[in-house]
Amino acid sequence: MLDEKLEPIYAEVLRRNPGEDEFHQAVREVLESLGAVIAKHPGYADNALIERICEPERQIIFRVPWVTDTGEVQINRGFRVQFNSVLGPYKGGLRFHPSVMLGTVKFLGFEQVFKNALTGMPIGGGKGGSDFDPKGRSNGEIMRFCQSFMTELSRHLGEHTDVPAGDIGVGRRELGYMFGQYKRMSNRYESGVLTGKGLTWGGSRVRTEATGYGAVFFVERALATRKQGFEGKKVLVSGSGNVAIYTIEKIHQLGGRVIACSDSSGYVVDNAGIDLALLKDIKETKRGRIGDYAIARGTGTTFVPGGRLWDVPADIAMPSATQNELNGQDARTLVKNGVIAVGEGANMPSTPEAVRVFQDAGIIFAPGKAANAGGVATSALEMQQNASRDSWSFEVTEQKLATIMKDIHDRCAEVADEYGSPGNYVLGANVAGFIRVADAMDALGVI
Ligand code: NDP
Ligand code: 2IT
Repeated sequence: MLDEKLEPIYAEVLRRNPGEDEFHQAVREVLESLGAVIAKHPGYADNALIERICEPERQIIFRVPWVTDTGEVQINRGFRVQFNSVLGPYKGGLRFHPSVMLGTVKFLGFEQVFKNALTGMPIGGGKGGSDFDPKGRSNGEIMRFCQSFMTELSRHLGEHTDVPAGDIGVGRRELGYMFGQYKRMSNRYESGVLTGKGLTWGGSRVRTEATGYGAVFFVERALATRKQGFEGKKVLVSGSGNVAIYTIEKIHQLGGRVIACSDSSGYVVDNAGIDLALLKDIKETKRGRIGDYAIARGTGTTFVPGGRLWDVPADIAMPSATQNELNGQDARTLVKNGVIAVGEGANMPSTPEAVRVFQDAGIIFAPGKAANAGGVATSALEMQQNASRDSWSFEVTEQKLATIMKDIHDRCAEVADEYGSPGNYVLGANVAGFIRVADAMDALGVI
């Protein structure tokens, strides 16, 4: 429920952003948590502070023309939403997926503001992307698209202004083409303008693994509050991209067993535990489909085309593919099958109804803006290394990530306690993130 002071703010967000359902959903979820804040500290409702937080500082939409291998001219749409820079340069990934529209980028940018605040690092929030579909495109086509995209985007970036990274459909390869084009256009080796870079051209160790590892660290700490751990647990991880793969890797290192993962074509069940070397070969090297995993792995593994992974009985679920991929019905199935914890590697993968089901069942629920913050936090570590022209070892960087995730967990838990809702990480994350942003905005005047 929304506090009556927050109702008109939400109504204005709906009026001003018609048709942007995902953005509405993300705003509503945060506003639902803020009722408790303004009840305790009414000053946060002054000076249109909350209204300003719901309005992006700048929204950029641009044409991206490019040429296919067969000489056809294509047009895509590019976006960058620079949401809030009160804590540092805009920071957040770029998504290339045919479903991307302004409302998608706005929802992701809004989430990013609070997530980045939770890391405690000097980064504001932003997000970008395109409705370009990379599936089935050659390397040459990907390169020409990335170069065209960056030709316009470069005007809006800079290590002190806006620092993108990857997201769905954007990894090392795409960031390489974009960094190359930025370098060519600016005539500057400005390492700090993008994160997620390759190790030989300014990247940080552990950035590839960071989101997945970080999500597992968060859930591990949450499980510890109930004297539990990953050891011996059966886990479902949706997706099979960057976040999913390194979530699986860390769970296996901690003695858990991931028995199912997916992509948009369906899911595989492998009761012996997902063979990660095989999955990486199919997904990272060959850019194949999840059905190829079942064929290569052979007997004992099943591929369910188009099915819902959440039907598979397990102890822990880590949705790591995309928004709203886990609905109320899925949540009820998971709870019925005895799930003890759900940790969001993706951004907003659980629908509001699913979140309610998990909370009502009293299981651990770790929301994306807290649980998946390890990716952007390690991006901030990459920016630190770039600024000092330094490069840290894997062990040192992973230890920093582990400490950051522990601190985010503990801060969310502490704030949830303080606001009378122990164990409610949704409330804890939204309130802790909000307070950091709001206090800084208050200090900087009406901006
Ligand atoms: P990838 O592109 O590497 O992988 C995405 C995975 O999700 C693929 O398996 C893809 O399947 C699946 N997927 C994507 N869209 C859909 C869809 N509409 N329906 C079903 N399946 C889908 O992306 P990432 O792993 O980087 O990102 C996954 C999630 O994690 C996203 O929500 C992203 O915002 C979030 N995230 C990412 C971070 C990062 O550092 N990369 C940091 C924090 C959050 P298919 O290949 O068939 O499309
Ligand atoms: O959603 C996210 O946090 C990301 N895609 C990573 C952002 C970043 O700047 O590293």
